[in-house]
Amino acid sequence: MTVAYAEHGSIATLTLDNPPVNALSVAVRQGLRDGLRRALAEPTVAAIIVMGKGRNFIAGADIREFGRPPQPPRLVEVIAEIEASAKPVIAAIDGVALGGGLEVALGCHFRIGTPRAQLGLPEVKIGIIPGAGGVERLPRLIGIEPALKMMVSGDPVRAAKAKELGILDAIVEGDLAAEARAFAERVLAEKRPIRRLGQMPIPGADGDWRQLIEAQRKLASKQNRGQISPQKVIDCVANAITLPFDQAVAETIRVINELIPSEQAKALRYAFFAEREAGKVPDIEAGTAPRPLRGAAVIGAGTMGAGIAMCFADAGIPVRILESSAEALEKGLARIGKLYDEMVQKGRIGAAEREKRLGLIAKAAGYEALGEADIVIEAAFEEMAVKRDVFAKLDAACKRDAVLASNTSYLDINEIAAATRRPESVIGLHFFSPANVMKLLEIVRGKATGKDVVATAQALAKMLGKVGVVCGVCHGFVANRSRGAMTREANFLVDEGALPHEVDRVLYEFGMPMGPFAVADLAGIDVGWRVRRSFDATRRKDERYSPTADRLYELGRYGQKTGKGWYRYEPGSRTPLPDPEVEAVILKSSKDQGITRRAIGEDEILARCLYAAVNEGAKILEEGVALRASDIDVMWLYGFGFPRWRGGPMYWADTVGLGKVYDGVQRFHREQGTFWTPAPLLRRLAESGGSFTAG
Ligand code: 3H9
Repeated sequence: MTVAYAEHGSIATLTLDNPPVNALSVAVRQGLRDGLRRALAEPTVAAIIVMGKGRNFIAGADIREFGRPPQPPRLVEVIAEIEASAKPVIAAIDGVALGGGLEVALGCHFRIGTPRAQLGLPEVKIGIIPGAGGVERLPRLIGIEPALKMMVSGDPVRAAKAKELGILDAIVEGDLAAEARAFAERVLAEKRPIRRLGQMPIPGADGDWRQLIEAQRKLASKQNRGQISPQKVIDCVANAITLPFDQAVAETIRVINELIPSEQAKALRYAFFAEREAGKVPDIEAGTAPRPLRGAAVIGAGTMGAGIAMCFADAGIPVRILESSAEALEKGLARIGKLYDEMVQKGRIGAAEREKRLGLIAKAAGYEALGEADIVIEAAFEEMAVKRDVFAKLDAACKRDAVLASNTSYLDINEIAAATRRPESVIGLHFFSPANVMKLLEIVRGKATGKDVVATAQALAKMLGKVGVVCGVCHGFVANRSRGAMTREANFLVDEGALPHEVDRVLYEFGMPMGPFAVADLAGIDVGWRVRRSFDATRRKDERYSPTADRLYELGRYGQKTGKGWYRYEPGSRTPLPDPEVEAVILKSSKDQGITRRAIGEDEILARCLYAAVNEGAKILEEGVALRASDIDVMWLYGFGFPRWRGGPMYWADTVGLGKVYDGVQRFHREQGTFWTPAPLLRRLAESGGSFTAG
């Protein structure tokens, strides 16, 4: 029974029961309609409550049904029947009412929610638009501007905000079913008029709403560059304002039917499920108990250490920072203070919240002060000897069940773990810069890492609001190793004839937030230089190496922080400007390498950069370092801002066609040599007509 029917006196309650999140599958739609009809036909029933079993009202349409032929009854029709009901219908919301879930609630005549209710129309995030009357009803209920904002951003609002906006009529505490019945009794006793949103005018429809529409269009084209659905929802809101309700709904349905099978919506649905899949590690059972996470410590107060400490403070977890010198520690704390000040200035947090968060960050006087930490994250200098020294000290100082983590971006976790007598407690937790902003947490599992420690890392990711993806050990792990292939090619392209801004533009237009050279300037050319030096001893003598970035380093061009890197920057500006000085360095470098520069087309730039990442991704996959191709994609989405509407590099390669990608890789292999050795997995899939991500 997906929708249970019960009567208490004159009140019927329809309880949706479709675990895990009460998605509106065909059976639920049928059950809802049947329950409604039964309640309407029952003479003793005077009011009807719709609610969800478990911790959620309804998470929306069943996304898994989108690829299949639609089955009746359509949601829009069920909602029309609810709205038309002569008996008052009350939505009683706990947990989420998202997408079709909120649309059901908007079809009801009254809405109440618990304090933990969250309401939203997130359809744009999966490449579609609300298709069951939400586009038309929400502006009628709360006005054009807030409705537009909710639909264009797709972000849900919490109960208090929903009440303030007028989406919820009341917030109730205690037993929701009982509260809903009491609310229904009041509606009946007070003979409150039934409010059918579909029949109401839109407030402000005769005003100057076109400006609002244009402002949202601009914002969406900036925030979701290249993505179609936010623009489509804006079109449909404009229709909702100018057309009669039924006509506007029909037009919205036409648009959603076009969007559902679109490439972007497919990629966004893929990304949604890929993210959920990433949380599952085959040999770690769902019930594996994580270790406690009440207090943390961070070693190192540099950019990463400070950012990681902020992650804990932001999540309400007390954290201590240990640095080798008092000066470095003060510098780190000053950086944190400045970042919180900026957040206050931008209105992201209030002054009291800043104080609270700063209050959670404390100095640690020495390793002895870390004895009580449940988790320690080392973000010290990227050198094995330094790491091993830190871990040996942590081993001596920390309590027995503490998790000892390293934020290393490429060093061997097994070797680090071997510096302790408890390798089972050691794990890699690789944050991405800026650590308090980027959502990826690459969880690197060493060969001895305990299952409970992996589970703890996954729990930590959730607590910090990050997306945790588990992988194995290899140089650079999954994210940086696959991205490293892209930056390698970007550098070679510049040596061969392209200019940094040309390469960056191609990747920016593809949808990346920044090209690799702008990123290098942000991260610091000196940082890249140090990483390259760490490879010097192991780099093969016959391996092609681009020395151009080293030349910039020698000139003191460290990137944004010195106002000069691959680009130049006006004082106080972060806008990269092409610099003739850099061009001269590049031309000389090409000459010194004996390369005759040539014109390089956009197609080659894109293929060289992305096929390189895909080929490396295939190798990583085959080595078992990544569990699945979709994990690599999730890492690129959350670590590097790969355009979500393209799914991720591995999914994107599937859409290009692996035959074509493999041909390209073979061609580059012939032209460029060993770096392009085709991944055997790529070859096999290309030859068998397979794909990385299907199935
Ligand atoms: C829509 O409504 C269109 C309408 O306008 C009507 C058009 C006609 N469908 O995220 P979790 C699964 S579009 C199918 O891990 P959480 C999910 O895959 C829809 N499955 O839990 C996972 O499965 P598994 C608009 C869904 O507590 C499990 O539920 N709505 C759906 O962290 C648990 O999910 C949305 O876009 C679904 N709609 O977060 C909401 N939702 O265990 C999408 C979840 O096998 N959903 N599943 O891996 C969410 O945002 C989050 O899942 C939610 C729960 C906040 C609900």
